[in-house]
Amino acid sequence: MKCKKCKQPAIIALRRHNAAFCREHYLEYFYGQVERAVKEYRMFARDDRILVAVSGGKDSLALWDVLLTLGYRADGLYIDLGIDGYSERSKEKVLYFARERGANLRIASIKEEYGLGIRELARKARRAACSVCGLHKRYLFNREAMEGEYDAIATGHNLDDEAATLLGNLLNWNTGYLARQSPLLEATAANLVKKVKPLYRLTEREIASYAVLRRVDYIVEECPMAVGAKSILYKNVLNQLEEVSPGTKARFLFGFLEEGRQVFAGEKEEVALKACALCGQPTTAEVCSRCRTLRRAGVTL
Ligand code: Q46
Ligand code: ZN
Ligand code: ZN
Repeated sequence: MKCKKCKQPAIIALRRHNAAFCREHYLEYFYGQVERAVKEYRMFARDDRILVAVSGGKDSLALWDVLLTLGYRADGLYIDLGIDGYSERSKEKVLYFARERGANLRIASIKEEYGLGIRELARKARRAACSVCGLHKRYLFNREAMEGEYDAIATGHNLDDEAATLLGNLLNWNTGYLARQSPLLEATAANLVKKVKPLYRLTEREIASYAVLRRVDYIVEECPMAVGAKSILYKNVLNQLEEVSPGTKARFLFGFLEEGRQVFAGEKEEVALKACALCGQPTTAEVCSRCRTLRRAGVTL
């Protein structure tokens, strides 16, 4: 197996591109895909300040590493969910990365803010842990980005994540979500910061290879709450298709973004956003769903 670019021995084969690369040219390919994503969607400009949401996993730490390597002004944001054991171990990886690269890290802690970890909060509010977690992460990403005056929040969503979300949205005909699914979510209110996904063109396997090549030390275990998530099933199904027909995932997602998405454009509801009466963040209701869940859990706001 030889590198497509320089004909030296290759270290990785990318069947979906019918190509193999040596270390140097693999990294070049990887950076090229990120730059292409950033440019195509005008995610951010050279001197914008970016807040990278880091969980300690491979995708988010690889994203932070790429952005720093490419010379972007990228700080990290770690949200401590207060999940026994897992949170401590993932935080350690993030702290190590920030220390080693001399990068700025912000930390927000669910337990410190509300006196309860995400698991307990969800139990008390009688809601699924992941939906409560999603609400709080969204709230904290935005609050921290506003406070720190960042231009964009970047998350480590990759091609596999986005393709799985797309499959789920199609299977359930979530037309409103289909209209909105994009690597760029513009800020639709003055106190919202736009969200971007610069890794959406790269697969999980490609990102794992990048992390190994760049010696990014990440947490391998998944969040214990992820067990049984539908997204895992969707990813497995898509991987089976990919195995038989390399490039399926990319064709599915990129085809949707280029052609399919516009079909659902009419489903995009133009909702009037107002400030939540309790926390001030944009919402369609009087009180936002994050604050309502907190109230249900008995947390005084
Ligand atoms: S962190 Fe949170 Fe995920 Fe853990 S509790 Fe669920 S949503 S699985 S990305
Ligand atoms: Zn090469
Ligand atoms: Zn609120």
